[in-house]
Amino acid sequence: MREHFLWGAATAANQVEGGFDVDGKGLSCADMLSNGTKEIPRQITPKGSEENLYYPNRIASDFYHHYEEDIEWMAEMGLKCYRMSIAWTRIFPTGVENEPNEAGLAFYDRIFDLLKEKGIEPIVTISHYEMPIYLVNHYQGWASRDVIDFYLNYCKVLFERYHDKVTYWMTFNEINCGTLALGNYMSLGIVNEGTRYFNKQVDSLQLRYQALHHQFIASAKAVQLGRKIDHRMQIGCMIAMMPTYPFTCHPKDLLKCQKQWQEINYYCTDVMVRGQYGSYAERMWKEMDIQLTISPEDSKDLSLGTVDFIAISYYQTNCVSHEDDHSMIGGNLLAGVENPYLKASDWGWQIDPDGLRYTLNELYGRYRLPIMIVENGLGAFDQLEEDGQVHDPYRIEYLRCHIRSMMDAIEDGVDVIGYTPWSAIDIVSASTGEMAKRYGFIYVDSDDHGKGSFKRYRKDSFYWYANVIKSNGQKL
Ligand code: BGP
Repeated sequence: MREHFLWGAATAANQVEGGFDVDGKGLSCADMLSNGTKEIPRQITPKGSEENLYYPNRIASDFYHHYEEDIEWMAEMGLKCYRMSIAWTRIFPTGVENEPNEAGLAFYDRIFDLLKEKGIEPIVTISHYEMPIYLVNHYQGWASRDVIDFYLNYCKVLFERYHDKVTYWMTFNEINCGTLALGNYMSLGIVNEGTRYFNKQVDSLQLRYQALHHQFIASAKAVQLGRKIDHRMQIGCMIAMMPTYPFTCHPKDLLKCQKQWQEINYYCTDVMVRGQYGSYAERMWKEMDIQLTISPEDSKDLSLGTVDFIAISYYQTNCVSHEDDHSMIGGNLLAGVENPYLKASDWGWQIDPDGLRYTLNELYGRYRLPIMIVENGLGAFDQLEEDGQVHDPYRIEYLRCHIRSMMDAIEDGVDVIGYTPWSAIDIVSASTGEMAKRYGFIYVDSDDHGKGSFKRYRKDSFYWYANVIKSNGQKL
């Protein structure tokens, strides 16, 4: 392992901060999502709150009021870096203001300064599954080209203010979520007619892929802008790696599998790393019967705004088959054919440490850019014991196997520069809105309805991970 390997942990503003209406913050699309469960999907009420619904992201883990203590504990764990995101609505409450909200900027100054004091490098996602709800309601989110300029204005403010404090940036979280119907609201800010359940929206491929194109332009322009403001900044893309295996060695399974890699895993990275759409994109658009508006200016921007590194989330793998009669299993974004060789989490995510080594080799072989694993972890039910302990051997086992696999990939020659497991502390689940689906090293005493003391407790995994970092991965 390299000496300065970035061992860390991750969160996202909308899932951890709470404080949804303080210091001038505006409402974001995440603030308008009700809670749910694995079985009952979250509801979207973009036009306003409803009394009978609970909106968990508004309170989340109340990091907004606990950040000093939380960062203190992160330092105690020995984190070298902390992957976090900035809430767009703290800086631009509706997204269309000309001037930023100073109180929001000051909050992140306090965070960055404290991190620096503790020797923790911030790694910042500019937009992590949230945007001002105003832009959703008045512009159809990223479906509108106008949103590119609003986003760039936001980026400009961030880069100018924090370029001395933040080196690593990511333009969008899991941008390839936009290649899936689920991405409509969460990732692209599009609300279509249909049910109000966020995973059952009527899907317009035309709108969705055009919106994703707008995000590519926004990201490419942000990269160019960032370089102009401070060439030391490293700006990356971030995708949800959803590796797929062919269910059998039937050639048709293999072809289907390759198609899925192209359409879900590589569609975005090809554009953001290579500066142009992949060779298969025209075929995809034809099959979907969509026509994208891509100007010559757009193509130029894409080629000028390629990223410095690739960040991924990695939780699970699935299989594909050309036959339909298989039992399906899935995570928050994508379902696939069940792999008989893998076990799944309580939420049905198939656990596959070897798949990480495979994936890292694939990705690095294709692009030859440094890779950061900015999410990896196990969502599980944890039990807070009466003596304040939380025993989570299942999480330790999950992380241990994945770290081993990452280290094998590094031995294989892959340039992995950082690892920030999901999540530093317990936070609200993105897909279900549950608090009971816990990922953190630090337990937060709050339930699915925001009831609890919000007191923090160190889990067993906290002490274990501290040792991993201290030994630079030697003590697993
Ligand atoms: C990723 C998201 C995160 C996160 C994680 C776990 O897709 O980037 O925001 O929450 O998955 O997913 P969930 O919270 O749905 O269990």
